[in-house]
Amino acid sequence: MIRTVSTTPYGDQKPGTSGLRKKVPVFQQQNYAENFIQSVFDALEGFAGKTLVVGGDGRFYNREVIQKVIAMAVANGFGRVVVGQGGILSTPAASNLIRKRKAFGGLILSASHNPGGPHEDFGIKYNAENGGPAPEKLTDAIYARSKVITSYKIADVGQVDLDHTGTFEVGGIKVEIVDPVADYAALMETLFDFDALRALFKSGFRMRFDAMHAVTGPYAKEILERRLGAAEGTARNFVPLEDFGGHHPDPNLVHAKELYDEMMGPNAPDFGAASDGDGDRNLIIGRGIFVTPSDSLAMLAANAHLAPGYKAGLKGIARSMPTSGAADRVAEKLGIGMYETPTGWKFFGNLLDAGMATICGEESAGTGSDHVREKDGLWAVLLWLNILAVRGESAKEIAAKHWVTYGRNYYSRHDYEEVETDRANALVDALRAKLGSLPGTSVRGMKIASADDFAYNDPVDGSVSKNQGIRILFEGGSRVVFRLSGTGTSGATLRVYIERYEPDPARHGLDTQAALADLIKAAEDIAGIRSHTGRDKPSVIT
Ligand code: G16
Repeated sequence: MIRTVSTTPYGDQKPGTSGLRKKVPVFQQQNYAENFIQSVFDALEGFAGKTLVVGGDGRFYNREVIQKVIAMAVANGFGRVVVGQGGILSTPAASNLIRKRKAFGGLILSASHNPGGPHEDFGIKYNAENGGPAPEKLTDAIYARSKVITSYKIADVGQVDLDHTGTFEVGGIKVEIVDPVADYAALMETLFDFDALRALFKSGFRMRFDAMHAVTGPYAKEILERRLGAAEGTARNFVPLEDFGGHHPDPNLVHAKELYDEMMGPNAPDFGAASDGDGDRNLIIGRGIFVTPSDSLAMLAANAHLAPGYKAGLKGIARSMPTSGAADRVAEKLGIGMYETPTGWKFFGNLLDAGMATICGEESAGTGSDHVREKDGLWAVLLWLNILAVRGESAKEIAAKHWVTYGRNYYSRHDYEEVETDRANALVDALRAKLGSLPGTSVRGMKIASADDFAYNDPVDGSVSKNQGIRILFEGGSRVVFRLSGTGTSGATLRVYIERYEPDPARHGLDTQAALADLIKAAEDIAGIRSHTGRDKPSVIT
């Protein structure tokens, strides 16, 4: 039986950088999830009889919302729902499934790297038929709808068994429960030289992969250990838990510190990596070297042709604006296009669909290619492994040679988390107000060449996205960027991105924070971070 249930709108369902993210108790309010799901369906057209893919990162509340999505998909007229077994699908695996099944779209339940549990974070995002995050036009329409919604449709179908694979009749449509790993692993086999990787592990190559008790555990076990023969125990924390074992499943130097310490210690494995809550981010640490996400993008792009899936070369590279310019130098050398987009994977979709870019990446630990339309943590790890296998060198050697060829972009991000929203906005407003007066002035002996609020003109659809981050560019190529995060769930997070280009190989071995010290002070001088936020140091430095 299909019911139409009356509801009242919530005013706070505006999707952020990647879908709607809120605390679990917010999602548990009456009709909160239903309102948002219905608003998504109402903003779409033409899905009658078509397929919807559903899955999530296994965090607390995942199963409950999957049941709601199935019941509402039945009531709203979808013809088939494809669900990851146990409600599990990594974000890149969901993207792949949408594309492979020619689905109308998919709902991915995740708050990514944010912590999980009854009082932590939850999220819902919609991905379109290309497998990529809903573009801004659609997220705006979803938000507009959520503000005026008066009812939603739901079918009384009872609890669907999510734990057994197979196709079942539910409320007159087909619900198919699929192995979350199989199609994704098959895709990886088409891109990388699995024989070479098996030989690498057979030769004694040791690796550590930290799944952080999040969604990539089953994927890493299957691909690294079962298919590639890496030693048992290569994947650590591989059982997805509803609260990620009480940790932030955020693969950075703070939250993956255990891995970092192991990789820097004596007897370190040859290669270390980690992924996040929903499997789209990656952390790369070679023995004795952390590779920044910006550098990783550049190094992967420079060597991608060594993997079978990319042997024809790259069409172009894209990076988000705050990501360092390291990849730009690779694009220049390869003679291919380089695109600078706002933060948010959704901005890469058009470039990938149009065949203008093959590899994309962001400073926020995301790298991916045109094989799906999301960033992909394990993909980045496998591409690194393929490159290591072919070159027969360590990550540290590859990085050092890369910097000799292209120069080194010293890079760091300083985050000030859970700042009062008004104070964070005041900082940004004050910065905006003085942008016009900054060029030509000097701070700490460094001359400001230009200053602006980044705006993006999409070369494919002509859309314009304004106010995407404040850039202060110094003569010589150094820069400081200020931006407020769009993924937090309490207060505001101020991100300060700091970058300095160093062409001289004799100066490539400096400590990153020391190499950036002047710029860090200049950022404080320009923005008054301490007085605005009341903080005397960042909460996280990556
Ligand atoms: C999301 C987006 C990324 C973005 C990141 C950080 O990642 O998909 O494109 O770079 O957020 O965004 P912000 O700086 O606004 O917090 P994820 O892994 O959280 O889905």
